[in-house]
Amino acid sequence: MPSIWRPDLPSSEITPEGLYLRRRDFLAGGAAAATGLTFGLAGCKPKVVAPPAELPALPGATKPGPFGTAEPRTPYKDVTTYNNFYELGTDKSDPAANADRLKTRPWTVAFEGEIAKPQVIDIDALIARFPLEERVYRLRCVEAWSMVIPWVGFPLGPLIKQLEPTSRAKYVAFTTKLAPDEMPGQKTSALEWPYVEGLRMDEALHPLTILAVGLYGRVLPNQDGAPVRLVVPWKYGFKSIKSIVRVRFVETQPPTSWNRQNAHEYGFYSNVNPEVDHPRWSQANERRIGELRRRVTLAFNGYGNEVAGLYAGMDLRKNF
Ligand SMILES: Nc1nc2c(c(=O)[nH]1)N[C@H]1C(S)=C(S)[C@@H](COP(=O)(O)O)O[C@H]1N2
Ligand SMILES: [Mo]
Repeated sequence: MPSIWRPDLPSSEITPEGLYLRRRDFLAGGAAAATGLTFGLAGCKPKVVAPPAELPALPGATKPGPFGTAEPRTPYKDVTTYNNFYELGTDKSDPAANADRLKTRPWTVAFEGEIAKPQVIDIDALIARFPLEERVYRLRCVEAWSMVIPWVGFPLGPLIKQLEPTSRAKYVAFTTKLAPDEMPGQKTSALEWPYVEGLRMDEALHPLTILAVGLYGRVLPNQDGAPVRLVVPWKYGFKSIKSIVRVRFVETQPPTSWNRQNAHEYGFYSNVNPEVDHPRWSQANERRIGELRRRVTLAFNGYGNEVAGLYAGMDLRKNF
């Protein structure tokens, strides 16, 4: 993404990162683990970041959903302390440190644009509207690290159908909350605010695409995009926009934050593609957080059987 960060290179090439991992593993067994003490890469300055205190359970039962991977789940501590959420800071540990400042109630999501039934839905009504499912998905960041996260949420498709899109609804545009007093990153120019993302209509309707409202069986921590975030597992992580307040159905391809920031490096589609390197680093492999040996990156993040058909006939080198 921007010059602020760099990809996860093999640990043999970056001593601090190898050190970071070993030290973290060591600490996991010691008293320091209780405070979630970790060492950021920048200058190896120690940073204290605690995983969130146990969050409330979600209302109602959660059934296992489809498409789950049997790969080991990334520990809750990592899922909640190693984040990208630029509104809450650009270091991986910043979102956890600043999470409490984001207010997630009251919260509404506005559905508007090319739909017969525009409406503003209160977040708790939205959470109660569909049966909640657990979806254990890989999330692969464009920075070449990945996690396996047991999301709790519901597919976006059935919600879109209730809104009755018109024939002009070709894309879906998502917007994150704008509240600089709650999110210090929005007082900086790290990105243009609010954060925006978009999907083509068939991508939004795909059964893999979910709105997540929790993880590990509990309410979504703020740093992971509470109270509701998108999860599109075959695309680079930045497409999975957090803390959504507006979903607009539109006729033309909407702007997206990272493409705006650097169109040369981040396209609209951003499907995980090991064959198309980022201009500044390879996308052929990745570091699974918590593991030392790098993994080979799979086309469409391993969801090719499900989604490759959406792009039949498209040149995915051009449409990256
Ligand atoms: N609003 C918003 N959404 C965002 C981001 C962000 O900075 N702001 N970062 C994206 C990126 S780059 C990634 S990799 C994922 C990370 O999700 P996680 O922190 O829950 O693992 O969130 C995505 N959604
Ligand atoms: Mo990312």
